Amino acid sequence: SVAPSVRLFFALWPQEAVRKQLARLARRIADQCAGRCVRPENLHLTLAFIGEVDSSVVPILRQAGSAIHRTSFDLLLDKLHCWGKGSIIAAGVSQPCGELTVLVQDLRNQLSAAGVRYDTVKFVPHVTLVRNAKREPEQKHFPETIPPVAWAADRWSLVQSRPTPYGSAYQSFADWALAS
Ligand code: 2AM
Repeated sequence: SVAPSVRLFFALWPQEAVRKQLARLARRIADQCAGRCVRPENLHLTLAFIGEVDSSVVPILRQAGSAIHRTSFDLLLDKLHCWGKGSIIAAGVSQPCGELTVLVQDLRNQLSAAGVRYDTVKFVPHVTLVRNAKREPEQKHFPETIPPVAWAADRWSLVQSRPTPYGSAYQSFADWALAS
């Protein structure tokens, strides 16, 4: 028999008001760029991508997450990234966020110490909004009619990604609060 494997990542999960703003922006950009919007319930900011692992790794990941103690912080999503010849459009930050960088570094350190592999690509904070865009957005900053998204980040999660006929479905395995 084959050991059950799971596809996992750590992410900041937006609260409802932020999710609504991001969903509205995704819809706007998808219309403008003839792309496919990420479903509102799937909008998130990846902190570390683990990928496919044996389910026996899950407790190790929970432990790594629980060892991190950081406080909440404000994130301002105020720019757009266009990747892959414009086919992926993501919301990003024009100003580096020190607290977010430190959270990601803590997480990477914990994962390394636990012997867990993760994607070591340079961390570029982003929320993917649209895939398969046929053209780039008119502006690289947010459309003037939509204000930057102010996200008071107060929790993060270990998330499982499962393929469905309608695209990926995400389910949280563990959640951690960022202390206020
Ligand atoms: P993306 O939004 O830029 O595609 C689940 O796949 C999440 O993990 C997505 O947010 C995805 O980022 C992110 N991710 C980071 N590195 C990844 C990788 N190497 N392969 C797939 N997803 C990755």
